[in-house]
Amino acid sequence: MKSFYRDCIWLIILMSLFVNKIYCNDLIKVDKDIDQNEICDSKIAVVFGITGQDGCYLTKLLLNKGYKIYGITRKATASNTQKLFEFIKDVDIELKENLILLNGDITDHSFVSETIRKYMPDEIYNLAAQSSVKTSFEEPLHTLMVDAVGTLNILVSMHSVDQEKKIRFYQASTCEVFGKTKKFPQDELTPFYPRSPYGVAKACAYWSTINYREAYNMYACNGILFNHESPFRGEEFVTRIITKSVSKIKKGEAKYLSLGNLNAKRDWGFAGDYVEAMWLMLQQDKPEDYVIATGEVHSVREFVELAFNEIGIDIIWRGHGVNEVGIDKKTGQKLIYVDPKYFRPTEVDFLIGDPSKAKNQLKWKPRVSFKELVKMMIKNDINLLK
Ligand code: NAP
Ligand code: F7E
Repeated sequence: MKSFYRDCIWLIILMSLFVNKIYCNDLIKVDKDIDQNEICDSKIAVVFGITGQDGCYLTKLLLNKGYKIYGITRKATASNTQKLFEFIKDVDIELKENLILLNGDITDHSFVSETIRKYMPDEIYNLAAQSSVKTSFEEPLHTLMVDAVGTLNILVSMHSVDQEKKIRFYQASTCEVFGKTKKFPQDELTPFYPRSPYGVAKACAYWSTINYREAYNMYACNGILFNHESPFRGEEFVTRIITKSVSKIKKGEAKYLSLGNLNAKRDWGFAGDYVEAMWLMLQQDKPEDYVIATGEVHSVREFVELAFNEIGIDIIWRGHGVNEVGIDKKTGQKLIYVDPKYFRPTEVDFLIGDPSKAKNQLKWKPRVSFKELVKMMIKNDINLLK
């Protein structure tokens, strides 16, 4: 009887050792996988605003560099993420597995700090924003909450979670902070004169980023980006409004296009070029702020003319102010009207950037010309109508 009990005890010990071995092996395997993937092979990035235009281009760039990405969107639904997944479809399947989407809002402090604490990224890119200047006049409080307080949420969280100050932070600042400045072209030292709730909120986020860098020695940078466009540009912005409408006119699905201020001038570049500058800013020895621009300026009117040229139409202009119309030189058909409902309470008339610092220090330069950009956007919008 005694030996029976002894055998049972031995059996239990052996069984528990066996189970423990399997369990431990599993754990070791998982741990090892995590080590290999996350620590040895790749850097980790958290990208707020991953479903937007810049989010798409930055995601592709980082995946191809082997990053593991935690991308934040308020709505990880098929309709909202379709653009992103379509864009990265040619990325190597193994690299694509490094993309994980999380549902969250940048104004939710506990979500932001928990995300940073949990994933401890090497880099954070804050692209999330209510980014329409026009909408910011209609929703100033919401714009301030998302664009300014949202940014502060990240900075406060980084400060409390990352004691060793390892995380590098990119803030999507904008030329809209220059607004009505009298200095041309604008560089990193140009004083701010924002002209919209959007510009004011982004100026707050810009200074918060610098304040946290100086107060707590954090690696935090502002990219002061001038307008950049692409086939993924939101449909509320003037370039996309033009390329979509011109494509519809070409296909016989629209007869004319209505716009606001035709004389506004912008320094328009290509989004694919600009996300490279974002990444470069976080690879430097020390954190600094950079203007990213082409150094070339064009009016809304010129954009319209080039877009119509792409479908073989020459535009001539007749009349003034709200009565001005754009006419097909050959047929006399009226194709462009001015509608004052698109005017802004305070307008930014002219912006042109000086990207010398980025060229010298980051060795960055824009590759796509204005003409190529218009062509690329028209081609895409025509294809979407097929
Ligand atoms: P975008 O297409 O409007 O994308 C911004 C993204 O932010 C949206 O897709 C949205 O994604 C997300 N977002 C909005 N509210 C949010 C919230 N409360 N919490 C979390 N996410 C939120 O903008 P973009 O053109 O890619 O520009 C990227 C950034 O650069 C923005 O901060 C913009 O202000 C700035 N910027 C843009 C330009 C330009 O010319 N494009 C120039 C200078 C600076 P979900 O709907 O999926 O949440
Ligand atoms: O306007 C004029 C309008 O809305 C450009 C955002 O990405 O870039 C963007 O802001 C200009 C303005 O861009 C229409 O009055 C004429 O002068 O395309 P937009 P934006 O306001 O420059 C900056 C850098 C950002 O940071 C912003 O996030 O075009 N314009 N007619 C029109 N604009 C619109 N939207 N619609 C029109 O019908």
